[in-house]
Amino acid sequence: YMPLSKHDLLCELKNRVWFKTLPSTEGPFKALNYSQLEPKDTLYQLHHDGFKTCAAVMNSAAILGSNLGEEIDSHDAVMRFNSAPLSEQYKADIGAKTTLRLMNSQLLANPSYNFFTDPIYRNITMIVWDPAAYTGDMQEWYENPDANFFSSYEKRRKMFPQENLYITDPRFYWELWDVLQENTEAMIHPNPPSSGFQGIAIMLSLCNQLDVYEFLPSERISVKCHYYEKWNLNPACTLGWWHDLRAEKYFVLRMNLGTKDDVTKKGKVTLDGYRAVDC
Ligand code: NCC
Repeated sequence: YMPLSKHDLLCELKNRVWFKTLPSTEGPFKALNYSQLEPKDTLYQLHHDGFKTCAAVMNSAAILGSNLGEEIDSHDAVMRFNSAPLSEQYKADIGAKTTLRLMNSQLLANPSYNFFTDPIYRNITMIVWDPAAYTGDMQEWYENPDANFFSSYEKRRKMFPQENLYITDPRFYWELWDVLQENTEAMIHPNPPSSGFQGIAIMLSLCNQLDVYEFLPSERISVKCHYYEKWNLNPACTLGWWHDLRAEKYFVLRMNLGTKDDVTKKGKVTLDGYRAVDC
């Protein structure tokens, strides 16, 4: 086992891991005429010029008290995750800008997230993913997704046909998982990577440079799970359980171009995007 250099790790990702939306010409999606339903531009057509500077902001409670809001908003594009709220009370720490939001399928399947009414889910690019089997049969997945989100997706697409809402092709995150496993000495859980790690890979493919906030925990590390939930205390949120967050975080740290001080003080890691490297 020979660990790859920063450049070679990034090139592994660049050569193998690109976001893919649902294959509308395959399996059930063909029969259901998803090519009519899906946004007319792919993610890469929509953002064809890419972004110079990007930020990905994790949902970690450790971001509270960081005062990073302005720094985060100064990036050309900002990615946020799941139900991460943007109220005035958090603005100083997390900022207010959102360009893309990556969500797991629970956000669409479970009405308690108010996907259809909450303004945090409007006027941005959105991507939703659902855990599918590694050896994925699309028909089987459509009939039996981890969370029942396909009907919400179909409803939403008909309500807002101009909106850019994509479903991830499971092959995207399994390709990412393969690269993570091949570059981790131990065996990792055979579960899809976390939303955070998937989002980092998507932003690397769109941006020249990516700053990731509170994925690598700062000195504000806490047993509190999310910055927006007081009583959710669970160290697994930061260290991982179902998702192998420790493997993901160590992988990202190995690509860090920023300083140690940025990690401890800001929980910040700086990565070159695919556009910045020749492989
Ligand atoms: O918690 P979650 O993740 O929404 O967080 C988004 C990403 O931020 C990183 N994170 C979060 C908290 C923390 N203390 N440290 C972190 O590093 C992780 O990279 C994480 O991916 C998910 O990945 O989709 C997840 O979603 C939640 C939950 O479904 C959503 O928040 C919606 O409520 C999952 N929790 C449960 O299912 C109970 C979580 O396991 C993974």
